[in-house]
Amino acid sequence: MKYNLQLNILFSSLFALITFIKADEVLISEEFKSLYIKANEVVGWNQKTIKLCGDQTSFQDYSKANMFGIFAKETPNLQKIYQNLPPHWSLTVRVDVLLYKSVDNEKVNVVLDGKTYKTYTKDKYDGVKICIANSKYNDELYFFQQNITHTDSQFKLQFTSNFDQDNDDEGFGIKNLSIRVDTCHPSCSSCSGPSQYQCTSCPNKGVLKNGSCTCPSMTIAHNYQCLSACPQGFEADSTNSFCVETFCNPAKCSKCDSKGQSCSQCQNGYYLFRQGCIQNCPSFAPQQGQACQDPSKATPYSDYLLVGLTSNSFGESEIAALGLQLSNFNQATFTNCGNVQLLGGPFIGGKGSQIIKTFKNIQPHYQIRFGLTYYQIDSWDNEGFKIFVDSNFVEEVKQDQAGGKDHLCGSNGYKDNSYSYFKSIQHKNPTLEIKWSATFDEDYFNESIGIRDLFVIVDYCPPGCASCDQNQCQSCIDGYQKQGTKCVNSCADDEFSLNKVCAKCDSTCKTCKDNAQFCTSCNNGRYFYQNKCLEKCPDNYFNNSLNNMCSQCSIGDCPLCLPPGYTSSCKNCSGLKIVSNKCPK
Ligand SMILES: *[C@@H]1O[C@H](CO)[C@@H](O)[C@H](O)[C@H]1NC(C)=O
Ligand SMILES: *[C@@H]1O[C@H](CO)[C@@H](O)[C@H](O)[C@H]1NC(C)=O
Ligand SMILES: *[C@@H]1O[C@H](CO)[C@@H](O)[C@H](O)[C@H]1NC(C)=O
Ligand SMILES: *[C@@H]1O[C@H](CO)[C@@H](O)[C@H](O)[C@H]1NC(C)=O
Ligand SMILES: *[C@@H]1O[C@H](CO)[C@@H](O)[C@H](O)[C@H]1NC(C)=O
Ligand SMILES: *[C@@H]1O[C@H](CO)[C@@H](O)[C@H](O)[C@H]1NC(C)=O
Ligand SMILES: [Ca+2]
Ligand SMILES: [Ca+2]
Repeated sequence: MKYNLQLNILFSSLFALITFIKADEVLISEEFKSLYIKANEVVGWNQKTIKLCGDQTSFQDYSKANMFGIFAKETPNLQKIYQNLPPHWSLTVRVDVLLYKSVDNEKVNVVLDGKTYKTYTKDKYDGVKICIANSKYNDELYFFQQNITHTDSQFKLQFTSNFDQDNDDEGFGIKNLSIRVDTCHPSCSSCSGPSQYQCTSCPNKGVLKNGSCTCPSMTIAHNYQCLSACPQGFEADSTNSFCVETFCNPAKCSKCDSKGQSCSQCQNGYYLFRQGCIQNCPSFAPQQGQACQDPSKATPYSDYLLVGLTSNSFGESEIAALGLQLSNFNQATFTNCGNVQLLGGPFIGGKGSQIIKTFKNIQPHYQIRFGLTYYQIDSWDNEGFKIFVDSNFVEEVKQDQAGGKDHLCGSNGYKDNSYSYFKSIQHKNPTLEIKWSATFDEDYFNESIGIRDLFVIVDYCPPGCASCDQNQCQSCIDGYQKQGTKCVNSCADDEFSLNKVCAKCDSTCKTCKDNAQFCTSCNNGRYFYQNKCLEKCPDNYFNNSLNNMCSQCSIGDCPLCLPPGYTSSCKNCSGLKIVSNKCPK
């Protein structure tokens, strides 16, 4: 059993930005994904049957390929117990179930921990030829997906059935089985949800109070234990109660910035993306050297509103955490295509499928850039999907069968391909709705679509702007004034602010207030007097070039004086005779 414990750096760094629950979705097990399942892949099951489905048909997974099964009369109960699950609160099972040949209303129940969640049945002529091209009977393929509330460290998966013939005639088989759990916060040892406030029990000697666990003093929670210190690469959170991974984890980062706020160079095998190091660059941020080329860096005030579906193990919880509203997907919402994980995917995303994502309260911005990778699966004939933004049609994305390159998945009859889609649009509304709507006219088994590597980037206005376009601010938020193309905290020295716009003071002023002529200080060569900047000061004042002010002559009867304005510098003693530059006493 493998725990694919991945601390998803995309999520953790986005966490502050967007208000969704962090998806700590852990892949517990993936089984029976290969075309030819080998005996040693069957581990922990009470049965070992592997059977060739049949001959050449148009179903790539089943044509001349085998499956786990066929289980019939001899196997009324197929089961496996998964053990040692990490602390979790929810569990999802996803599996493809094939009802084989002459099933005539017998039933296959999918039973999770003793409770039946789905019953599959068909009559012998129902379905299509999935296994044997020239059989009298048909097969039917179902896609089981179910999340359940689950906290136990073990989980029993069962398939019960009531066939009355043996497995040459009828029965069921399974492929593409995966099990995921949503893990508890690492400070809990059991929980009712993902946060640190939803613990229901605590690790060794920790104390539970109001849903939170506190480790004994001098210890700190990490990975469901109380440790004496955080391991290398982790540090205490702000409440000093659990360890969080830093961007400078030396297992991933080889050169860290001085404050530990971001990594500047990653270890071999890791690539710099945003502040941290990841193992695979998402397709929209292609790898170059040891970094991913981050499209959000194209402008100084850009950021991601959404990044997701970039791993090869995401499931229902990540889709839910991204807040995607899905409609018209066939039975399940995710699968894979040639070992690439997809939302939708072969036989699952297709005719009528729709994805809607809405954002609220987006700060002032002028542009949205979004994209995804989409898989053209099977017989697309000039169709694909339409994009709507805020209910307005943006464009239709089409591909044709002729564009198929390889047999990736789905039907053998048609080649498939994958493409990157990218769009940028001018956008200013604080709310945003993006809708992807499939345009196929045939059903899921004829043509289907899957997507991954989904992102939405917002190009924000510079700080202080309330609205802007690519080149300039158009209006400012409260407390800011517009200065040319920008919004500033305060206007420049030689400007005054009127209706939140900075304007130049009269050229004689050094500074002014409320209007251009109302000076508050003067340039050299001009002297401040009653909010004007004069070339020559009035009587009883002298032009003081120390502070560019008209300063009062220090004696009242001296209408003209020289700097510094003392009695000794008087030039006119109200008609009296000046004696050696002084007024007579
Ligand atoms: C219990 O925890 C919740 C958060 O989960 C908090 O809102 C509440 O104030 C806490 N109550 C007490 C008594 O600490
Ligand atoms: C499980 O699925 C239901 C809908 O079927 C959904 O409301 C719920 O949020 C899901 N739980 C998780 C953990 O994804
Ligand atoms: C089953 O898994 C294989 C291998 O990843 C993939 O190519 C195929 O599309 C999957 N089948 C379905 C129905 O999802
Ligand atoms: C789906 O494909 C099959 C085989 O190519 C074809 O016979 C059938 O008409 C198609 N279904 C639709 C709805 O076009
Ligand atoms: C300032 O005052 C002095 C003395 O009266 C005078 O010589 C000078 O020209 C004045 N300067 C200006 C710019 O008015
Ligand atoms: C001196 O002051 C008197 C009256 O205050 C004025 O009439 C006279 O013209 C002044 N003389 C000079 C040189 O400014
Ligand atoms: Ca195909
Ligand atoms: Ca079509």
